[in-house]
Amino acid sequence: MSEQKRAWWKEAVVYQIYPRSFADSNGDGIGDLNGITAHLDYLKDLGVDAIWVSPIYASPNHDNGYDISDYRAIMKEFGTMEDFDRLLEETHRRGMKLIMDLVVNHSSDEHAWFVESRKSRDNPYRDYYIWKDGKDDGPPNNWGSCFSGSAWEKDEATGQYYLHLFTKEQPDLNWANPAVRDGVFEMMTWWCEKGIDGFRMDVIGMIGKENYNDGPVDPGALYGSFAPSCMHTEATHRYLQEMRKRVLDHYDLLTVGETSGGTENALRYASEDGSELNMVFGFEHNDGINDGNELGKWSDHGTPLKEIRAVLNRRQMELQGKAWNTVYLGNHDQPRQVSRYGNDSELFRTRSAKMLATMIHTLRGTPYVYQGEELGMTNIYFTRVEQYQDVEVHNVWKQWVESGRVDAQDMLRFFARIARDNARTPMQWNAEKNAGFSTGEPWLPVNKNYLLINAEDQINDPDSVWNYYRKLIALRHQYDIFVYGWFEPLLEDSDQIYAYRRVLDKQVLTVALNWTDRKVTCNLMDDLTGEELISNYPTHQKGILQPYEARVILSVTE
Ligand code: TEU
Ligand code: CA
Repeated sequence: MSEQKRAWWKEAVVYQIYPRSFADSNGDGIGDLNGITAHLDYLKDLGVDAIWVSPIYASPNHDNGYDISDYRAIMKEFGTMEDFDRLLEETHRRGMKLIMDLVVNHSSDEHAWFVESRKSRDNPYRDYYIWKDGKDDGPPNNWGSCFSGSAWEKDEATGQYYLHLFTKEQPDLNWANPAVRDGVFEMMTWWCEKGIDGFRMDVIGMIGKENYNDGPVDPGALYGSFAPSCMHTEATHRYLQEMRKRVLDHYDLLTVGETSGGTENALRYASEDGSELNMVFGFEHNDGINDGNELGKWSDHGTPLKEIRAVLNRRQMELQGKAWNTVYLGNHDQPRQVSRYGNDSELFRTRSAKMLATMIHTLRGTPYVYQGEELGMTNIYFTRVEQYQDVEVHNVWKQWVESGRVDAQDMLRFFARIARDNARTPMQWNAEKNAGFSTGEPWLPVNKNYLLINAEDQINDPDSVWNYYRKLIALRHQYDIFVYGWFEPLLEDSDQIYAYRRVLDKQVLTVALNWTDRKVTCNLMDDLTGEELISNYPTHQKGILQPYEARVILSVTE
């Protein structure tokens, strides 16, 4: 223990709020800041230490706030700056921290910088964005955007193209321009001076563009990849080191980068030497090792435990002692974790949700809980494309289905399994109208299962998923070993069980998780002496793990 540096952001459990879907205080069907403030006691009771709010800045909402038109103003649907100040104050008053989303790879095309930039080639803000001449009557290179189509948009005013790695309403900022860095760093400092406690940095691994060469084209793909030129470049590391010195080092912040990439990238971004960020989110376990097809993530394939575990274990082993880690399964970009990795049938939903929760709180790294996950909320399983609001879905539909390349029913099946709106349906607070989310018409329908799955019932039920999360979070606060224990993999050949050990001084924490809906032979836990800290079954069977059984035993060695 002595050689490990303690930090509040290592010990914290972070709860992610997607404000649009959390709680609506004024009946317009859209969640808002006052809705969050009204539910802070709920979060305090759950025990979380920090709240990360997805973007709440002024935005035309082409990508639900990930397209920001003013970094120092609050989205009008969400409230006012006074509402924000109160949210911050009330969060702090309860001893919790507030983490802001920082979206600075791109802005909205309605941001004042871009409005100026597109006016003329010699506008003082021209170089705030990335403008290039076309090539052979087409875009400057073959890059595709993350949200379908070319990553370049021709702007009639000047005849040049601008780069947008996401939608065309999200032009990429030009970080090579020192004025852009000054502007972003000043804005960050302004929020830090207000007293916020950290930043979750959106696609921060893409800010440094190394060159503008054509990218490799995967078989069947329509566009080339920008990754070799834009992902994890040396320039990005330089910009982050500069950000660290000019802004982050002046405050006691939690900084988490959304970087994707493998362990080699995480080791640099989140190195314990403190030169860049505290920690980063990896994508590999969620991206699905088997999902490699021309449609990217859109497929029928789940990833077998063996492959998810291999990815998670490699990250655990390679990062410990060198870079701090994050642990999560769900967020606003992923489907509901219980539907994806557990089992959302009535028989197994609660057990499997608890099993996954056990994993998230016992691996080494800061756990991130996405709103509703603590209730075992499930996918909504829309059946028609019109039911979706997400720009990603509609762009994919245009590119692959309307063009006749992919069958509509197939794509709808992929959407139901993996689309982002599955996790964006309103929070299920109680059994009243609209699950207590809003008195008006919710912007996205409430999942019909809210009578069965809602916070009010679960708070009152000692066996609920909610109370299980509460207990796990309390255990993390009580025992250092959950935070600082060394990780050792166990049973690495099993197709059904995820097991590992955490070790700290004389303590050993052994964790066994059955990832299947069947009984599985396993004697790992049988002969352990020690205290069972938590399990999702009241009784155990010798030599067996029951369906989705999770067990955590703390032993002391002499
Ligand atoms: O996401 C970045 C990202 O690359 C993915 O999570 C992406 O949304 C997903 O793979 C789509 O299939 C971040 C935000 O979390 C996301 O909500 C935004 O849409 C995106 O950046 C653009 O800001
Ligand atoms: Ca509202």
